Amino acid sequence: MYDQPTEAQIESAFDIARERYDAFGVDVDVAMATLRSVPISLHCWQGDDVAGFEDPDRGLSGGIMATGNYPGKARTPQQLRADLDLAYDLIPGDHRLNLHASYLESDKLIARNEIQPDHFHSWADWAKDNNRGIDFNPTLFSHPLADDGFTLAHLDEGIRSFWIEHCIAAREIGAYFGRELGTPCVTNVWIPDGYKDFPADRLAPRARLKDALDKVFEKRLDPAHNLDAVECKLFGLGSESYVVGSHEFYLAYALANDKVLCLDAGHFHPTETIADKLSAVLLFLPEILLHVSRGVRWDSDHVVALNDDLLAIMQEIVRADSLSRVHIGLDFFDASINRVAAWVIGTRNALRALLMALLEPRHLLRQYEDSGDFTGRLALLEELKGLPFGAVWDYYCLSQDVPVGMTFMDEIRSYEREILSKRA
Ligand code: RNT
Ligand code: ZN
Repeated sequence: MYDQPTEAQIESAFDIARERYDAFGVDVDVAMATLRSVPISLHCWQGDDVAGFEDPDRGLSGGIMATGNYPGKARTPQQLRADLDLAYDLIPGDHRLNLHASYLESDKLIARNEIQPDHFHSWADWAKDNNRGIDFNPTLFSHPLADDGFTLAHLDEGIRSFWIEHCIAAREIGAYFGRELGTPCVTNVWIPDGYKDFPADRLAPRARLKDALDKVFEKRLDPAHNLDAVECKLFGLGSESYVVGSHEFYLAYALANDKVLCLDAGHFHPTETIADKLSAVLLFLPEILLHVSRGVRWDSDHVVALNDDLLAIMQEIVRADSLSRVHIGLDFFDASINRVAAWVIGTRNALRALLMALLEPRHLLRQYEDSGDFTGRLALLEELKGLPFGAVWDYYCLSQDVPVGMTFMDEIRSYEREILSKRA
Protein backbone atom coordinates (compact mmCIF):
# COMPACT_ATOMS: atom_id res chain seq x y z
CA MET A 1 0.00 0.00 0.00
CA TYR A 2 1.05 3.62 0.22
CA ASP A 3 1.34 6.12 3.04
CA GLN A 4 -1.08 8.98 2.78
CA PRO A 5 0.44 12.44 3.06
CA THR A 6 -0.55 14.38 6.15
CA GLU A 7 -2.15 17.81 5.89
CA ALA A 8 1.01 19.34 7.26
CA GLN A 9 3.07 17.65 4.53
CA ILE A 10 0.70 18.80 1.83
CA GLU A 11 0.79 22.34 3.15
CA SER A 12 4.52 22.61 3.52
CA ALA A 13 5.08 21.16 0.02
CA PHE A 14 2.59 23.71 -1.26
CA ASP A 15 4.40 26.60 0.44
CA ILE A 16 7.61 25.64 -1.31
CA ALA A 17 5.79 25.22 -4.62
CA ARG A 18 4.20 28.64 -4.25
CA GLU A 19 7.67 30.21 -3.91
CA ARG A 20 9.00 28.35 -6.92
CA TYR A 21 6.14 29.57 -9.12
CA ASP A 22 6.33 33.01 -7.59
CA ALA A 23 9.91 33.24 -8.78
CA PHE A 24 8.56 33.00 -12.34
CA GLY A 25 5.89 35.60 -11.64
CA VAL A 26 3.08 33.02 -11.47
CA ASP A 27 0.38 33.49 -8.84
CA VAL A 28 -0.71 30.02 -7.73
CA ASP A 29 -3.81 31.40 -6.00
CA VAL A 30 -5.04 32.96 -9.22
CA ALA A 31 -4.36 29.67 -11.04
CA MET A 32 -6.34 27.69 -8.47
CA ALA A 33 -9.21 30.18 -8.45
CA THR A 34 -9.41 29.98 -12.26
CA LEU A 35 -9.32 26.20 -12.15
CA ARG A 36 -12.17 26.25 -9.63
CA SER A 37 -14.32 28.23 -12.08
CA VAL A 38 -14.05 25.79 -15.00
CA PRO A 39 -16.74 23.12 -15.32
CA ILE A 40 -15.95 19.87 -17.09
CA SER A 41 -18.88 18.02 -18.61
CA LEU A 42 -18.75 14.36 -17.51
CA HIS A 43 -20.26 12.03 -20.07
CA CYS A 44 -22.92 9.72 -18.63
CA TRP A 45 -21.97 6.96 -21.06
CA GLN A 46 -18.74 5.91 -19.30
CA GLY A 47 -20.96 4.48 -16.54
CA ASP A 48 -22.68 1.80 -18.61
CA ASP A 49 -20.63 1.30 -21.77
CA VAL A 50 -22.94 3.57 -23.84
CA ALA A 51 -25.92 1.25 -23.29
CA GLY A 52 -28.57 3.73 -22.14
CA PHE A 53 -31.99 2.88 -20.72
CA GLU A 54 -34.18 2.95 -23.79
CA ASP A 55 -34.05 -0.76 -24.51
CA PRO A 56 -31.55 -2.94 -22.65
CA ASP A 57 -31.51 -5.47 -25.50
CA ARG A 58 -30.29 -2.99 -28.08
CA GLY A 59 -26.58 -3.36 -28.70
CA LEU A 60 -24.23 -0.46 -29.32
CA SER A 61 -24.00 0.49 -32.99
CA GLY A 62 -22.80 3.47 -35.00
CA GLY A 63 -19.21 2.35 -35.39
CA ILE A 64 -18.17 3.03 -31.81
CA MET A 65 -17.26 0.30 -29.35
CA ALA A 66 -16.75 -0.22 -25.64
CA THR A 67 -14.53 -3.22 -24.94
CA GLY A 68 -14.22 -5.13 -21.68
CA ASN A 69 -16.60 -6.71 -19.20
CA TYR A 70 -15.58 -5.34 -15.84
CA PRO A 71 -18.34 -6.15 -13.35
CA GLY A 72 -20.67 -3.57 -11.85
CA LYS A 73 -21.91 -1.45 -14.73
CA ALA A 74 -24.95 0.71 -14.03
CA ARG A 75 -28.18 -0.83 -15.29
CA THR A 76 -30.71 1.70 -14.04
CA PRO A 77 -30.82 5.49 -13.92
CA GLN A 78 -30.67 5.28 -10.11
CA GLN A 79 -27.49 3.23 -10.26
CA LEU A 80 -25.94 5.51 -12.84
CA ARG A 81 -26.73 8.61 -10.77
CA ALA A 82 -25.33 6.97 -7.62
CA ASP A 83 -22.12 6.12 -9.50
CA LEU A 84 -21.91 9.66 -10.85
CA ASP A 85 -22.47 11.10 -7.37
CA LEU A 86 -19.45 9.21 -6.12
CA ALA A 87 -17.35 10.30 -9.10
CA TYR A 88 -18.24 13.98 -8.56
CA ASP A 89 -17.38 13.63 -4.87
CA LEU A 90 -13.87 12.58 -5.78
CA ILE A 91 -13.24 15.37 -8.29
CA PRO A 92 -12.45 18.91 -7.10
CA GLY A 93 -14.77 21.68 -8.32
CA ASP A 94 -18.33 21.84 -9.69
CA HIS A 95 -18.91 19.95 -12.90
CA ARG A 96 -21.60 19.26 -15.44
CA LEU A 97 -23.24 16.15 -16.82
CA ASN A 98 -23.28 15.27 -20.50
CA LEU A 99 -26.37 13.15 -21.13
CA HIS A 100 -27.46 11.18 -24.19
CA ALA A 101 -31.09 10.96 -25.28
CA SER A 102 -30.96 7.17 -24.90
CA TYR A 103 -30.74 7.69 -21.12
CA LEU A 104 -34.40 8.66 -20.91
CA GLU A 105 -36.69 7.27 -18.23
CA SER A 106 -40.03 5.77 -19.12
CA ASP A 107 -41.89 2.58 -18.32
CA LYS A 108 -42.62 1.96 -21.98
CA LEU A 109 -40.56 2.21 -25.14
CA ILE A 110 -40.68 5.77 -26.47
CA ALA A 111 -39.96 6.34 -30.14
CA ARG A 112 -36.89 8.52 -30.55
CA ASN A 113 -38.86 11.15 -32.41
CA GLU A 114 -41.30 11.39 -29.52
CA ILE A 115 -38.98 12.04 -26.61
CA GLN A 116 -40.13 14.81 -24.30
CA PRO A 117 -38.65 16.85 -21.46
CA ASP A 118 -40.79 14.81 -19.11
CA HIS A 119 -38.73 11.71 -19.88
CA PHE A 120 -35.77 13.53 -18.41
CA HIS A 121 -37.26 15.24 -15.40
CA SER A 122 -35.51 12.92 -12.93
CA TRP A 123 -32.20 13.96 -14.44
CA ALA A 124 -33.20 17.61 -14.14
CA ASP A 125 -34.29 17.14 -10.51
CA TRP A 126 -31.05 15.37 -9.67
CA ALA A 127 -29.02 18.09 -11.38
CA LYS A 128 -30.95 20.78 -9.54
CA ASP A 129 -30.37 19.11 -6.18
CA ASN A 130 -26.67 18.95 -6.92
CA ASN A 131 -26.37 22.33 -8.61
CA ARG A 132 -25.15 20.85 -11.87
CA GLY A 133 -25.58 21.94 -15.45
CA ILE A 134 -26.55 19.39 -18.07
CA ASP A 135 -25.44 19.08 -21.68
CA PHE A 136 -27.34 16.90 -24.09
CA ASN A 137 -27.03 14.74 -27.21
CA PRO A 138 -29.57 13.27 -29.58
CA THR A 139 -28.79 9.56 -29.99
CA LEU A 140 -28.47 8.65 -33.66
CA PHE A 141 -27.12 5.12 -33.20
CA SER A 142 -28.08 1.87 -31.46
CA HIS A 143 -31.43 1.88 -33.24
CA PRO A 144 -33.05 -0.20 -36.03
CA LEU A 145 -33.43 2.91 -38.21
CA ALA A 146 -29.69 3.53 -37.97
CA ASP A 147 -28.65 -0.07 -38.60
CA ASP A 148 -27.60 0.48 -42.21
CA GLY A 149 -25.21 3.19 -41.11
CA PHE A 150 -27.20 6.24 -42.22
CA THR A 151 -29.42 8.66 -40.28
CA LEU A 152 -29.71 12.36 -41.13
CA ALA A 153 -28.08 11.72 -44.50
CA HIS A 154 -30.20 8.67 -45.28
CA LEU A 155 -31.40 8.24 -48.84
CA ASP A 156 -34.90 7.43 -47.59
CA GLU A 157 -36.85 10.57 -46.84
CA GLY A 158 -38.96 8.92 -44.14
CA ILE A 159 -35.91 7.74 -42.20
CA ARG A 160 -34.29 11.14 -42.62
CA SER A 161 -37.40 12.84 -41.26
CA PHE A 162 -37.50 10.49 -38.29
CA TRP A 163 -33.98 11.53 -37.30
CA ILE A 164 -34.67 15.19 -38.00
CA GLU A 165 -37.61 14.97 -35.63
CA HIS A 166 -35.44 13.25 -33.04
CA CYS A 167 -32.88 16.05 -33.21
CA ILE A 168 -35.56 18.72 -32.99
CA ALA A 169 -37.00 16.99 -29.92
CA ALA A 170 -33.50 16.78 -28.41
CA ARG A 171 -32.95 20.52 -28.85
CA GLU A 172 -36.20 21.19 -27.00
CA ILE A 173 -35.02 18.94 -24.18
CA GLY A 174 -31.73 20.82 -24.16
CA ALA A 175 -33.64 24.10 -23.82
CA TYR A 176 -35.68 22.53 -21.01
CA PHE A 177 -32.50 21.64 -19.11
CA GLY A 178 -31.13 25.12 -19.74
CA ARG A 179 -34.29 26.77 -18.41
CA GLU A 180 -34.63 24.48 -15.42
CA LEU A 181 -31.00 24.62 -14.39
CA GLY A 182 -30.27 28.24 -15.25
CA THR A 183 -27.25 27.44 -17.39
CA PRO A 184 -27.22 26.87 -21.15
CA CYS A 185 -27.24 23.26 -22.31
CA VAL A 186 -24.90 22.44 -25.18
CA THR A 187 -26.80 20.02 -27.39
CA ASN A 188 -24.34 18.20 -29.62
CA VAL A 189 -25.30 16.41 -32.82
CA TRP A 190 -23.09 13.52 -33.82
CA ILE A 191 -24.17 11.09 -36.51
CA PRO A 192 -22.43 7.88 -37.61
CA ASP A 193 -23.31 8.19 -41.30
CA GLY A 194 -20.75 6.86 -43.72
CA TYR A 195 -19.57 4.03 -45.95
CA LYS A 196 -17.28 1.11 -45.23
CA ASP A 197 -15.95 1.10 -48.75
CA PHE A 198 -15.34 3.43 -51.70
CA PRO A 199 -18.33 5.66 -52.24
CA ALA A 200 -19.50 6.47 -55.74
CA ASP A 201 -21.01 9.75 -54.62
CA ARG A 202 -19.57 11.77 -51.77
CA LEU A 203 -21.59 14.86 -52.55
CA ALA A 204 -25.21 13.74 -52.36
CA PRO A 205 -25.12 12.43 -48.77
CA ARG A 206 -23.45 15.66 -47.67
CA ALA A 207 -26.11 17.69 -49.47
CA ARG A 208 -28.77 15.65 -47.68
CA LEU A 209 -27.04 16.17 -44.34
CA LYS A 210 -26.82 19.92 -44.92
CA ASP A 211 -30.50 20.06 -45.73
CA ALA A 212 -31.43 17.90 -42.74
CA LEU A 213 -29.39 20.06 -40.36
CA ASP A 214 -31.07 23.18 -41.71
CA LYS A 215 -34.39 21.63 -40.75
CA VAL A 216 -33.12 20.51 -37.34
CA PHE A 217 -31.92 24.03 -36.52
CA GLU A 218 -34.77 25.92 -38.20
CA LYS A 219 -36.41 26.97 -34.94
CA ARG A 220 -34.36 29.51 -33.07
CA LEU A 221 -33.90 28.65 -29.41
CA ASP A 222 -32.76 31.13 -26.80
CA PRO A 223 -28.96 30.70 -26.47
CA ALA A 224 -29.38 31.30 -22.74
CA HIS A 225 -31.05 27.87 -22.70
CA ASN A 226 -29.69 25.85 -25.59
CA LEU A 227 -26.54 26.02 -27.70
CA ASP A 228 -26.28 23.81 -30.78
CA ALA A 229 -23.06 21.97 -31.50
CA VAL A 230 -22.04 19.70 -34.38
CA GLU A 231 -19.35 17.01 -34.16
CA CYS A 232 -17.19 15.87 -37.05
CA LYS A 233 -15.35 12.61 -37.50
CA LEU A 234 -12.77 11.05 -39.78
CA PHE A 235 -13.87 7.42 -39.72
CA GLY A 236 -15.68 4.85 -37.62
CA LEU A 237 -15.88 1.07 -37.49
CA GLY A 238 -17.75 0.30 -40.68
CA SER A 239 -17.38 3.83 -42.06
CA GLU A 240 -13.67 3.66 -42.76
CA SER A 241 -13.80 4.99 -46.31
CA TYR A 242 -16.20 7.87 -45.99
CA VAL A 243 -17.87 9.83 -43.22
CA VAL A 244 -20.55 12.27 -44.32
CA GLY A 245 -20.01 14.69 -41.43
CA SER A 246 -16.31 15.27 -41.95
CA HIS A 247 -14.23 18.06 -40.41
CA GLU A 248 -14.47 20.33 -43.42
CA PHE A 249 -18.20 19.74 -43.67
CA TYR A 250 -18.94 20.74 -40.09
CA LEU A 251 -16.36 23.50 -39.92
CA ALA A 252 -18.05 25.09 -42.90
CA TYR A 253 -21.52 24.35 -41.54
CA ALA A 254 -20.73 25.85 -38.13
CA LEU A 255 -19.24 28.98 -39.71
CA ALA A 256 -22.10 29.49 -42.10
CA ASN A 257 -24.80 28.83 -39.52
CA ASP A 258 -23.30 30.13 -36.32
CA LYS A 259 -23.08 26.76 -34.56
CA VAL A 260 -20.71 25.54 -31.89
CA LEU A 261 -18.08 23.27 -33.45
CA CYS A 262 -17.29 20.11 -31.51
CA LEU A 263 -13.74 18.79 -31.82
CA ASP A 264 -13.21 15.27 -30.51
CA ALA A 265 -9.56 14.43 -29.85
CA GLY A 266 -9.99 10.98 -31.39
CA HIS A 267 -11.62 12.11 -34.62
CA PHE A 268 -8.60 13.01 -36.70
CA HIS A 269 -5.61 11.26 -38.21
CA PRO A 270 -3.57 9.51 -35.51
CA THR A 271 -0.78 12.10 -35.46
CA GLU A 272 -3.09 15.07 -35.92
CA THR A 273 -3.98 16.80 -32.65
CA ILE A 274 -6.88 19.12 -31.95
CA ALA A 275 -4.72 21.49 -29.87
CA ASP A 276 -3.39 23.30 -32.93
CA LYS A 277 -6.90 23.77 -34.31
CA LEU A 278 -8.23 25.78 -31.37
CA SER A 279 -6.57 29.13 -32.02
CA ALA A 280 -7.51 28.97 -35.70
CA VAL A 281 -11.14 28.11 -35.14
CA LEU A 282 -11.57 30.52 -32.22
CA LEU A 283 -10.76 33.43 -34.51
CA PHE A 284 -13.85 32.70 -36.55
CA LEU A 285 -16.30 30.97 -34.21
CA PRO A 286 -17.47 32.39 -30.90
CA GLU A 287 -17.58 29.06 -29.08
CA ILE A 288 -16.36 25.51 -29.43
CA LEU A 289 -17.02 22.22 -27.66
CA LEU A 290 -14.31 19.70 -26.94
CA HIS A 291 -14.66 15.98 -26.57
CA VAL A 292 -11.50 15.22 -24.67
CA SER A 293 -10.65 11.63 -25.40
CA ARG A 294 -7.61 9.42 -26.03
CA GLY A 295 -7.26 7.34 -29.12
CA VAL A 296 -4.70 4.55 -29.04
CA ARG A 297 -3.89 3.58 -32.64
CA TRP A 298 -7.48 4.34 -33.59
CA ASP A 299 -10.43 6.29 -32.13
CA SER A 300 -10.49 3.87 -29.21
CA ASP A 301 -11.84 6.29 -26.58
CA HIS A 302 -9.38 5.30 -23.85
CA VAL A 303 -9.59 7.05 -20.49
CA VAL A 304 -7.91 10.44 -20.75
CA ALA A 305 -4.31 10.26 -19.53
CA LEU A 306 -2.12 13.14 -18.44
CA ASN A 307 -0.05 13.15 -21.61
CA ASP A 308 1.39 15.71 -23.98
CA ASP A 309 -1.74 15.79 -26.14
CA LEU A 310 -3.97 16.62 -23.21
CA LEU A 311 -1.57 19.22 -21.88
CA ALA A 312 -1.32 20.85 -25.31
CA ILE A 313 -5.11 21.18 -25.49
CA MET A 314 -5.31 22.88 -22.12
CA GLN A 315 -2.31 25.09 -22.86
CA GLU A 316 -3.93 26.28 -26.07
CA ILE A 317 -7.19 27.19 -24.32
CA VAL A 318 -5.38 29.05 -21.56
CA ARG A 319 -2.82 30.73 -23.82
CA ALA A 320 -5.63 31.92 -26.10
CA ASP A 321 -7.43 33.25 -23.03
CA SER A 322 -10.49 31.31 -24.17
CA LEU A 323 -11.70 29.38 -21.15
CA SER A 324 -15.07 31.11 -21.37
CA ARG A 325 -15.48 30.17 -25.05
CA VAL A 326 -14.50 26.53 -24.88
CA HIS A 327 -16.94 24.01 -23.44
CA ILE A 328 -14.85 21.14 -22.14
CA GLY A 329 -16.54 17.75 -22.32
CA LEU A 330 -15.10 14.28 -21.96
CA ASP A 331 -15.71 11.36 -24.27
CA PHE A 332 -14.22 8.00 -23.40
CA PHE A 333 -15.64 4.63 -22.50
CA ASP A 334 -13.59 1.86 -21.04
CA ALA A 335 -15.46 -1.26 -19.91
CA SER A 336 -12.33 -3.11 -18.82
CA ILE A 337 -11.74 -1.20 -15.57
CA ASN A 338 -13.86 0.14 -12.73
CA ARG A 339 -16.14 2.63 -14.49
CA VAL A 340 -16.35 5.11 -11.63
CA ALA A 341 -12.57 5.11 -11.42
CA ALA A 342 -12.43 5.73 -15.17
CA TRP A 343 -14.50 8.92 -14.75
CA VAL A 344 -12.45 10.07 -11.79
CA ILE A 345 -9.06 9.33 -13.32
CA GLY A 346 -9.97 10.94 -16.64
CA THR A 347 -11.58 14.03 -15.15
CA ARG A 348 -8.86 14.57 -12.58
CA ASN A 349 -6.34 14.32 -15.41
CA ALA A 350 -8.19 16.92 -17.45
CA LEU A 351 -8.13 19.23 -14.43
CA ARG A 352 -4.50 18.49 -13.66
CA ALA A 353 -3.53 19.37 -17.23
CA LEU A 354 -5.59 22.54 -16.99
CA LEU A 355 -3.82 23.47 -13.75
CA MET A 356 -0.42 22.87 -15.35
CA ALA A 357 -1.46 25.17 -18.18
CA LEU A 358 -2.66 27.82 -15.73
CA LEU A 359 0.66 27.67 -13.90
CA GLU A 360 2.67 28.59 -16.98
CA PRO A 361 4.49 31.94 -16.90
CA ARG A 362 2.79 32.98 -20.13
CA HIS A 363 4.17 36.51 -20.06
CA LEU A 364 7.75 35.23 -19.83
CA LEU A 365 7.30 32.67 -22.59
CA ARG A 366 5.83 35.32 -24.84
CA GLN A 367 8.57 37.74 -23.98
CA TYR A 368 11.19 35.22 -25.13
CA GLU A 369 9.19 34.50 -28.25
CA ASP A 370 8.58 38.10 -29.22
CA SER A 371 12.22 39.02 -28.71
CA GLY A 372 13.29 36.12 -30.94
CA ASP A 373 14.93 34.28 -28.05
CA PHE A 374 13.78 30.82 -29.02
CA THR A 375 16.58 29.26 -26.98
CA GLY A 376 15.18 30.86 -23.83
CA ARG A 377 11.68 29.80 -24.81
CA LEU A 378 12.70 26.16 -25.17
CA ALA A 379 14.78 26.23 -21.97
CA LEU A 380 11.87 27.63 -19.98
CA LEU A 381 9.29 25.28 -21.45
CA GLU A 382 11.47 22.33 -20.50
CA GLU A 383 12.29 23.74 -17.06
CA LEU A 384 8.58 24.13 -16.27
CA LYS A 385 8.07 20.40 -16.55
CA GLY A 386 10.13 19.96 -13.39
CA LEU A 387 8.31 22.52 -11.25
CA PRO A 388 6.32 21.14 -8.30
CA PHE A 389 2.91 21.27 -9.95
CA GLY A 390 1.85 18.14 -8.04
CA ALA A 391 2.17 19.98 -4.73
CA VAL A 392 -0.24 22.66 -5.98
CA TRP A 393 -2.66 19.99 -7.20
CA ASP A 394 -2.56 18.14 -3.88
CA TYR A 395 -3.17 21.36 -1.98
CA TYR A 396 -6.01 22.26 -4.35
CA CYS A 397 -7.67 18.86 -3.71
CA LEU A 398 -7.23 19.35 0.04
CA SER A 399 -8.75 22.83 -0.12
CA GLN A 400 -11.70 21.51 -2.14
CA ASP A 401 -12.28 18.74 0.35
CA VAL A 402 -11.68 15.86 -2.05
CA PRO A 403 -9.21 13.01 -1.59
CA VAL A 404 -5.56 13.84 -2.16
CA GLY A 405 -3.51 11.56 -4.39
CA MET A 406 -4.29 7.85 -4.55
CA THR A 407 -6.66 8.08 -1.58
CA PHE A 408 -9.54 8.55 -4.03
CA MET A 409 -9.09 4.89 -4.88
CA ASP A 410 -9.89 3.87 -1.30
CA GLU A 411 -13.43 5.17 -1.70
CA ILE A 412 -13.82 3.57 -5.09
CA ARG A 413 -12.61 0.23 -3.77
CA SER A 414 -15.03 0.26 -0.86
CA TYR A 415 -17.90 1.29 -3.20
CA GLU A 416 -16.95 -1.58 -5.43
CA ARG A 417 -17.00 -3.98 -2.48
CA GLU A 418 -20.30 -2.75 -1.05
CA ILE A 419 -22.27 -1.80 -4.17
CA LEU A 420 -20.81 -2.59 -7.57
CA SER A 421 -19.83 -6.19 -6.91
CA LYS A 422 -23.38 -6.94 -5.80
CA ARG A 423 -24.99 -5.80 -9.06
CA ALA A 424 -26.38 -8.59 -11.21
C1 RNT B 1 -18.46 9.08 -31.62
C2 RNT B 1 -18.48 10.44 -31.03
C3 RNT B 1 -19.60 10.72 -30.08
C4 RNT B 1 -19.91 9.57 -29.15
C5 RNT B 1 -20.94 9.89 -28.10
C6 RNT B 1 -21.42 8.66 -27.39
O1 RNT B 1 -17.31 8.83 -32.32
O2 RNT B 1 -17.25 10.71 -30.42
O3 RNT B 1 -19.35 11.89 -29.39
O4 RNT B 1 -18.75 9.13 -28.50
O5 RNT B 1 -21.97 10.59 -28.67
ZN1 ZN C 1 -17.16 12.56 -29.34
